[in-house]
Amino acid sequence: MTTKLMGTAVQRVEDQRFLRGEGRYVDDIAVDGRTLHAAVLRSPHAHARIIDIDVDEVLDLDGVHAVWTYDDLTGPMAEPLPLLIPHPALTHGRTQYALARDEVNYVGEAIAFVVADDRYVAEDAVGLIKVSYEFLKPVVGIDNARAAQHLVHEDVPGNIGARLEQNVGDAPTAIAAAPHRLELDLTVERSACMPMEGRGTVARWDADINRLQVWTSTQTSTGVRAAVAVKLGLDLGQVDVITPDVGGGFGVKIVHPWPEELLVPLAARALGRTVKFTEDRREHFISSAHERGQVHHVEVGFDDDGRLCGLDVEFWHDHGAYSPYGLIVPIITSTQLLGPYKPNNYRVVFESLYTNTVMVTPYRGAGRPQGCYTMERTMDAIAAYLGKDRAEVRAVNFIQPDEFPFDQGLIFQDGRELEYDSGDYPASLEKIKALVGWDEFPAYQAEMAAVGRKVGIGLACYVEGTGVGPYEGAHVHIETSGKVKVATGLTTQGQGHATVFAQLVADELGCRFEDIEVVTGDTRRMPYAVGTFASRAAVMSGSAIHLAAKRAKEKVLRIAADALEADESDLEIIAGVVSVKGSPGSSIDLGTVAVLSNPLRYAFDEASQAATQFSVGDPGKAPVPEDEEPGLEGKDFYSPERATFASGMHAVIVETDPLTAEITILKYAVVHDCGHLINPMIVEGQIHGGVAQGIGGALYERMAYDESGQLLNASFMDFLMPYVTEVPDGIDIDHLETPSPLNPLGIKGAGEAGVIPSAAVFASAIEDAEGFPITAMPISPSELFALRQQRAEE
Ligand code: MCN
Repeated sequence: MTTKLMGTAVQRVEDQRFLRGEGRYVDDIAVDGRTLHAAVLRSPHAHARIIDIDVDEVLDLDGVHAVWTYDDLTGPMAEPLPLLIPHPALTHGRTQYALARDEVNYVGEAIAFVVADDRYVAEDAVGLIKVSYEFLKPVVGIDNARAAQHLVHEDVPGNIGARLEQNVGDAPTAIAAAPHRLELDLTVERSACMPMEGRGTVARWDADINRLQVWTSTQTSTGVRAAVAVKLGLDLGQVDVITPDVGGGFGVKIVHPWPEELLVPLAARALGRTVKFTEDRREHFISSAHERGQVHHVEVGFDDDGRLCGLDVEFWHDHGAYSPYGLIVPIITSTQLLGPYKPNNYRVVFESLYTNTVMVTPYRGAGRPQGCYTMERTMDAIAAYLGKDRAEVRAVNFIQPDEFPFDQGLIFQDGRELEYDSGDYPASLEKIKALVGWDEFPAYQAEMAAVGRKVGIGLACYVEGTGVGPYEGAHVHIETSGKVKVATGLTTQGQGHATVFAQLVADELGCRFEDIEVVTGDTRRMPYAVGTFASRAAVMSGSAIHLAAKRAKEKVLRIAADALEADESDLEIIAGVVSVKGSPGSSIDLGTVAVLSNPLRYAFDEASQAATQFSVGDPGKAPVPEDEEPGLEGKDFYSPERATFASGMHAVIVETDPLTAEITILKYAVVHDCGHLINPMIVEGQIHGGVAQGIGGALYERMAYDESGQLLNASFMDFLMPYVTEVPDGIDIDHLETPSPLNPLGIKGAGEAGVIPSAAVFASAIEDAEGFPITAMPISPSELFALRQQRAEE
């Protein structure tokens, strides 16, 4: 009897190492004692033309080895960085150069790259570079971008990078004919991922074998590898990218390549020395990436029950200065905004606008938090208008369990129709209502009001397309020691992949969990991979690992059947031992099977059934069984038809202080459906982390740009993140498991779920406590206080 590990809360194998401080991050990499250090000169201006750069004094400084500006770049390095996700609607896509050519478009844009003996000298050298600028008017914020009095890029009229419209049915006509109509204006401000570890890269050029090794803190090691190879004119086979431990990514490290990820290898090759760059926190604020900033206008028509007749959403997306990720964020907003509801008629149109601020790339949730906020605010507005229960209004609009697969009629980034694969939204609603005490809340609210306390309850529902393709692969290799080495090419930033992937291999192969070692993000071990984003690791690498383990198992059984002179179908593998069912004496361990599969092998002693002494195999005898390749391994790839749709509902009870407007969380509840769970403890950890991040986005975090494009809160002194004191002690979580029919394990993704409905659910609860509409997030106590005063004056 074996116990399946899938669905079990196995303790994370990686945590001992992290808790003991034995994590190994890029900045810990010391390839040799002669490492050089890099620093970057960044633009202090949001918008300016570069007239001249004078680096003369830099080269005189003791300890400086080299300095690069745009004029020193040649070949592909002198071309703009790649536009990673093009889209036909992105008529004016723009990406930056590794080093600014003749114009800077945001504070923080890289202008010069200095390499010196240590970071102190490199920073001093940066301070000696003299740049003369001609100042241009900066465009900051969506309103200014739309007004287009000034342009970010001279050749982009109206600052509009793209305009995209989609129609399902005829929303304007349906809204005009609907019994009731409402309009809403809804804003979400900019925020950012803020991983504990910033960006960092180390590179070493090995002249003896013409090979480059790059260690980088990324979510996409194969993407960095391809970019480095192309930009430096190398073959892919000459570049290894190794991703050691990563201290969080949350989207910002999907970008490949960052300028520094190219400049460090360039310098390493040019100088023949190991070169390292580790950004500091201010650099992370002003030169990595942000997200969220969007303004939405909604028109909705509905019937007496609150059923949607038509929904018309127009929104403006602040893209920052460049668009390397194309339209992926606004496309996700526009296509997944509908969540679990049938809109019947839907029109959505967005404009993606350039501003002189840090560029936007996907941040955990990637456009969905804004979409969910827009849809859920609309649901609450309908309920308030009709005087109906907010949960009831949602329920009448749900896609029903027997309607899957459900096609919303929308086209996604890849040009294909977006189809929800499975779900049970009515069941989720019942669960969340029970978990948060929805039906009992009005009595509690009245009780509190009687003693002068304001409490409110909020609800928000969402779906998330997870596990997107195109593919992911895995390699499972059984060593002659019996240990099992598993490699998959996507990277890990803290999601517990070493644990969950080992669970899947142990289940499929029948080996011991403790004997499995998982490697991620190392192109030497798995050169073909896409990356970790879009909550795809469980679905994509999980499925590939399951398939690869299956292949390895098939080979184990073939070789073991030969050795044991038994039929494959009579064999079973338990705890790393293959035996004939019902005859445990007739068995062979996995290590010995590996020996048998290795032409350069240990001699196999038939009597003791053990590997004894090393030999090169018997002369005249085939080294491995006929029709078998040497080695005991399985490799496979998984490529899904389309994304699988996870879903969930969050509810929160808040109290707002009648005097100070301080917002306190009294209860937070989550119902989540990510199909079959591999490890419920890890999924709940992901939800806890996501909720904490969502609380930040809803109540604290924003990017405070002034009108000249300076980010005023570019430090943790000024940028508010929730601490443990702001996150509720307990988050009540309940799961629903509607399996996905799209992959062999019935899994859906879970990594972003916690963050998606946060702004929506807090707006809903604060509105319920206060009794007036909340239309801009995040909301601080001072803003809530101001809103109260405004209402009192009206
Ligand atoms: N899981 C599971 N059962 C399921 C689904 C998932 O046990 N049915 C487990 C997975 O095996 C994995 C974890 O839950 O260990 C998250 O799985 P998945 O949804 O596949 O997400 P990814 O592993 O692809 O991680 C990416 C996702 C995203 S998009 C962001 S952003 C994010 C996130 O995960 N960034 C993170 N969680 C993060 N967690 C940490 N600590 N750091 C980040 O940077």
